[in-house]
Amino acid sequence: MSDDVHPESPPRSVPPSRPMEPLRPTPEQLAWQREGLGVFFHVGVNTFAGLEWSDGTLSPGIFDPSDLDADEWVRTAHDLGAAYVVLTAKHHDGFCLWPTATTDYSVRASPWRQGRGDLVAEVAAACERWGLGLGLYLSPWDRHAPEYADPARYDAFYLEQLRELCTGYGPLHELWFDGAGSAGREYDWDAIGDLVDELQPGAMVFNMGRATIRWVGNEDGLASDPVEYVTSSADLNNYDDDVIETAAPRYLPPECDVSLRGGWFWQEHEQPKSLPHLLAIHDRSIGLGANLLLNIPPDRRGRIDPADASRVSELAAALRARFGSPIPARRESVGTGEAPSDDAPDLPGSSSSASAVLRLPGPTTFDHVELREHLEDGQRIRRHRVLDARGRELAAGGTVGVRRIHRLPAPVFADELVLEVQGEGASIAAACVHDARGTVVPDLSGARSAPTAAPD
Ligand code: FUL
Repeated sequence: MSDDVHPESPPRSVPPSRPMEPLRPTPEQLAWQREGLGVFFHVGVNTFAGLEWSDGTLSPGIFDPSDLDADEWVRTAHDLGAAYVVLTAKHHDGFCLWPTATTDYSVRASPWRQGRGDLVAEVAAACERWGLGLGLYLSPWDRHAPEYADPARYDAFYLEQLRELCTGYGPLHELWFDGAGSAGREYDWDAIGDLVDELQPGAMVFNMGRATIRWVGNEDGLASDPVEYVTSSADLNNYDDDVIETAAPRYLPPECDVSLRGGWFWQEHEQPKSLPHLLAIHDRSIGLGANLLLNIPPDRRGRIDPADASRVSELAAALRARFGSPIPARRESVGTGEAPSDDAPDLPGSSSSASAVLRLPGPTTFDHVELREHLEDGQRIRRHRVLDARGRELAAGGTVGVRRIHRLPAPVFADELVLEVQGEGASIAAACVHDARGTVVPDLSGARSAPTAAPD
């Protein structure tokens, strides 16, 4: 779709998908990657109609949460360990959760708080109280606005909505530009990018336009090794095959979005995913160096469904039990040399490998190894292995990135590890081990994938 130019273009002779000199993250990108976890809140007229998508004709009168408590939502995210939230300020139906001047189709026309409510403001205030970043989803596809039929008018309308969101609610952490319904449609991404650069330069921009982060390509919350931070393409949405191509490779780390439940909006008949499923999602997203954006949809009261609240507490407890007491593994010695020819990394222009002995504080039993790559100079590790002192392989994989977690097949008792990394300039910033014995085992078997057919 869009063909945006990124300021950090590599030299022309470099093949697009594998620049020899890796692109570097901005400090904001790296900080966002280190945060790892965000929580999504899908709420709007759909919540009250039992729908995933609506066509812009639902009455704003149905938006009437009886007991809305944004503080509870954000506290739930905080207690799970999230660093930011993303709220659907406007979903595809066009209904706005803030009292915008751009359309009557908003909370102002609803009975909620006698039409004087501003849900974006309430979530923003809760984020400030809990110290979380505020992200906002502003669907480019708008099924209500009459302006949508006229691209130039709609671009102006959309920019005005974005300006309201960028000026009314303090610093934004992330702007979510969802691609559903937008296959084949061009928006004024230059103007949108300029506006974000001017008003919210620190915000991460999701997937479209002058993006700084990208969609992982499915709604199951799952990344796969290798997790590439430098790419020139990203999938547009879950329902079309369209791909967003960039003119040059860009540093675009992925975000894995997934709902705690079957759908994105709260539906009476749905239940939260099982704890083993959620732990497997954690390991396949955060554990592979991607971010995870977990949707916890508020119900018709405007509260977190009790079943969801207790599953999220179980998840928080299980993550604490697995990863809450890391044991540092400190580097003892490093050797750098040419990779053996039969084991050469699959990297044009790179022939280097490095190994290090990682010393534990003493003889330790552990069943997880966690690695962090030095990313300030770009993503460089292409392959890695973790060995015991006798050279037995404990874990192996491709990329490491901001965080790579290996769950070992069996507990290991040792006081040192050997780490091998391959990739030009590859280097590990930190490592630790965890003893998660006795905790719930992640399990994806039987997990159903998110639908790829557009909702009715
Ligand atoms: C999709 C949308 O169509 C869904 O309703 C949801 O908002 C999801 C996060 O993105 O593209």
